[in-house]
Amino acid sequence: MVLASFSPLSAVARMAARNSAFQSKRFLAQVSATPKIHDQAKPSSYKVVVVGGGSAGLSVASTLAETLGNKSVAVVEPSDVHYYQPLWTFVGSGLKTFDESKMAMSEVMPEKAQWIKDSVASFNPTKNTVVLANGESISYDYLVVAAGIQVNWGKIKNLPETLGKNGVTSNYSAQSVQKTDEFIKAFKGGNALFTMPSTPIKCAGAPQKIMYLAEEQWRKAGIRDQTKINYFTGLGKIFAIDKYANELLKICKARNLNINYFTDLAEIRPDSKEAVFNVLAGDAKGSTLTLPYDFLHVTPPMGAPDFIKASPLSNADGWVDVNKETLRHNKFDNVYALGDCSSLPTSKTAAAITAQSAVLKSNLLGDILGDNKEVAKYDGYTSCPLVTGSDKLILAEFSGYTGQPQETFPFDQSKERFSTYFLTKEIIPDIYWKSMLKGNWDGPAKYRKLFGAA
Ligand code: FAD
Ligand code: UQ1
Repeated sequence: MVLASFSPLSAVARMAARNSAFQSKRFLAQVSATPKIHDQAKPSSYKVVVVGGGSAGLSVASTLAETLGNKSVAVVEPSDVHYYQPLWTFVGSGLKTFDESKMAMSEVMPEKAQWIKDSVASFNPTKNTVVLANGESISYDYLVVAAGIQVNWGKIKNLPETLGKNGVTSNYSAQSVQKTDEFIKAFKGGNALFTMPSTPIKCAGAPQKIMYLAEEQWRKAGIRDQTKINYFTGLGKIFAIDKYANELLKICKARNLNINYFTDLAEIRPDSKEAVFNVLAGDAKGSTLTLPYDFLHVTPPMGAPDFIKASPLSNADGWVDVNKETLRHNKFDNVYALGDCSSLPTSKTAAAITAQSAVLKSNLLGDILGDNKEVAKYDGYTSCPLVTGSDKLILAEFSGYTGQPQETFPFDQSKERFSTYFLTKEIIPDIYWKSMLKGNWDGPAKYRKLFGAA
């Protein structure tokens, strides 16, 4: 009823629902018309091999398998479970259950794709092959790399052994996210610390979203007066885009959340319950800062996956080296990449993948089918729904290439709103499962145009 009173949002909801209903009918028709081939004997050569069955891999593989037909597309993916990680902010604050964030990989794997349940160990792009962890070699005409970002838990001293115990948690793993809400609710006041590393990470807003949600819970529990909240970021800004950073700083001030810049978590001392930070800038640069904690939410450093870093596909920083507009590899013409493992210089989110996947599919299918009228170009679109409470959100949408906002709706999205909170919590997950993973959601660009934005 809230949506009905707000037409731009309800337009998105209605169109997405129609799309989902249409797609699920189409999907059911396909299921009955075509046999499941996931478990059949595997060929060792494919038209397209997709590495990774996460948000990026599946949104591309669905369309490719549908267009190219049975046995043309293989997805190499070791995990039994697919996670909708954007829900983990809500899971960590008790607003959604963990089970709502997961689905069996067999359920989301495209019907006509061959699932190779293993990891890629190495790439041989001059021979058009990938080698699996089991030693098998798979050959391809085209390769799509979508293996995500690597979370480097071990780079924080004592983090692996302290995570999930005594108030130390993180929304960045499937295991520890299930501890966050328990620790928030068990907290009785004292020092609460939230960290953000200086490395690139997935969803750069997530480290602070959980702080807003925890602070709200502690306020409602009547323990806010006995609680000091500190946010430590390895960067020099709270958010990359000023329009949203300015609003976030106002919220932090009003809610007495202390922001500390250029401080990177280096070590946890579980016995004394202390966190040690490296100071990266200013007069104290090179020194360390040690603080006691009663609650500690860690966002660990992240980086390119090691097996990509060690391959001929990587750039100097280890990411798959692709053209930022076409998503085609800069050296190997039959290789593409998208999502968190790619070199695309924008903020790493599932929302960004909605726009990237449309571009990649258009260009790759143009190569394969030879019918490319025009090269599709990615403009750096990304989005970060910055949840600031259990009923409000700032919906940051921008291009990482221009640094300019690219908002979908005809209102100022930098203001906290219930409508965008509802969209993010209740509608976008449905769009993800029912449309994006089936290759049918290219992001909100067309709605942006519909609502009159440039
Ligand atoms: P992933 O979805 O991580 O998938 C990578 C896949 O590759 C995995 O299935 C993995 O098993 C597989 N893989 C890894 N290594 C290999 C290998 N060697 N061989 C084969 N397969 C391999 N995004 C948003 O848009 N909005 C949000 O609000 C948001 N909030 C977030 C909050 C949190 C707490 C987290 C953790 C993430 C959030 N994100 C959000 C980010 C979003 O989840 C990621 O950007 C997105 O999932 C990236 O998709 P991907 O396919 O590149 O990587
Ligand atoms: C989006 O399309 C998307 O992918 C399904 C997300 O991933 C979780 C998002 O967070 C956002 C914000 C979008 C953008 C969608 C709209 C309707 C603005």
